Amino acid sequence: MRPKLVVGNWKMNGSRAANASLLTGILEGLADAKAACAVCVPAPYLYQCQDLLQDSPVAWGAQDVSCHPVGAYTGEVCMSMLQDFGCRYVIVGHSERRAYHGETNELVAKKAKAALESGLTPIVCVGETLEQREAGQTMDVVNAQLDAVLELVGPDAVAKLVIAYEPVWAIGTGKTATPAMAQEVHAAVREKLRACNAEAAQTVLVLYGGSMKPDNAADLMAQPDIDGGLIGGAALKAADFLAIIRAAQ
Ligand code: 3PY
Repeated sequence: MRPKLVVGNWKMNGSRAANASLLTGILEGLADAKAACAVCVPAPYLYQCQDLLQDSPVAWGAQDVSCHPVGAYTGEVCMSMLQDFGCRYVIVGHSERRAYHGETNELVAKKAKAALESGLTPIVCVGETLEQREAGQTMDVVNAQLDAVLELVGPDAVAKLVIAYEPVWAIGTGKTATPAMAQEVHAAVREKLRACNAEAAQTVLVLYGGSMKPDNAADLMAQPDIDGGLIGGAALKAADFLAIIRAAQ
């Protein structure tokens, strides 16, 4: 039995005041929670997470990172900076980065590898667009996204990955994959991981993302291959985020 993990992806939301109230609300309501949880916040607020969350059960991380270690890359944030602020996780390859910033499978793989080399856990996002799903290409797309990462990091690193299946058509649209649709892809993702490292595939967490909310979280996370969630909008309200964490029993 794998432990459950619920991660908030705040995207480009927050302010010092709003974050303080959200994080305090989460900490106050966590007492009876069984699932592990984390928040991935905009880079300027990592210091605030370190300040408010250290010594708490809530881990934190970033939403993106450069694959380069240091240097002339204006606007970028590198791994050692995330380490400086105590990050445990970094999301790589979110569909919004792939769509709006042209991130390729190869670049996402480099970021995942750089994260692993720095001791951070990459949360590798994969998922198909509506057009791709309707064309029957879901697993071709997801497998190509996974292949790029697995080939670069190698079988020994599989156990250190977290994968998030996020169908692009369910992100920010309010549409969610049904538990059965999500489970089908999650099982195929685990099969793919198994082909790379059979033992690690048993323990790797595969999260579902894409409009997971308090009212659908329990059904999604009851599926055998869904090990938690990567939560968008519902992670911005303490009550909703806590309800999802509680649904992950
Ligand atoms: C969403 O739920 O909208 C997400 O993109 C989570 O990463």
